[in-house]
Amino acid sequence: MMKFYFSTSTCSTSCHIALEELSLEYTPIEVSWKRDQNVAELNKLNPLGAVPVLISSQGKTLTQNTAILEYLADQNPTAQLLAAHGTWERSETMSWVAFVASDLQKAFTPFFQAKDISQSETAQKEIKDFAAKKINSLLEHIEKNLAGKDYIMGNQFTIADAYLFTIIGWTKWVQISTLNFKNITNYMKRVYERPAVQSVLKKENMLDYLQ
Ligand SMILES: N[C@@H](CCC(=O)N[C@@H](CS)C(=O)NCC(=O)O)C(=O)O
Repeated sequence: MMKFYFSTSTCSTSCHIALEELSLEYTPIEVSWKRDQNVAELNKLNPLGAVPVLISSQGKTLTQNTAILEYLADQNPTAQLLAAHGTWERSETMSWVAFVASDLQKAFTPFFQAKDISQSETAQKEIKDFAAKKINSLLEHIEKNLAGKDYIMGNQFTIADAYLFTIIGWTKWVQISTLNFKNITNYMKRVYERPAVQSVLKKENMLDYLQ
């Protein structure tokens, strides 16, 4: 059986959602830095010390949200979380996955690390203002692309939604309101209400995820 290393309220929630949406069997292993829970084990598996980490049924180790999401989707193609190899639809879905990983998620880094970058409160505020501006421009891009759609690829929920939902949720923690974005607000509610998503949010104690 697969093993899944995750930490609550982090980007690993995206893979957790995919696992539940796909009805795959797995052993969840929670990592907590605060409680020093499974941290040494995680560091052995991933020298970068980051979640998510997936151990395949054959005992192989996979890191990085993008790779894990794709691998998981291919374990149960009938769930249609990712289209078949060689299709344009698959590449478009992966384009959104890449957008979330390398544009959206990374845009939050200055927010979370402002105190490590500078001790000056003025500088910290400038760093956060810069990050907020970038995040807002990315939210505008998402808002436009959700127009007339249930999910980012249209009617079908995909791995891109598992990841997009997870990272948009972080806006609440950095006091960036998404409520003026009508399409995003409706989208977040729609994804939140999916039974698999509810199950993960309960397990990760994150039922207050929506703005
Ligand atoms: N590029 C990595 C990013 C992973 C990452 O940043 N994980 C964070 C949680 S969102 C983490 O484990 N941080 C703990 C640390 O780096 O000490 C991926 O997509 O998996």
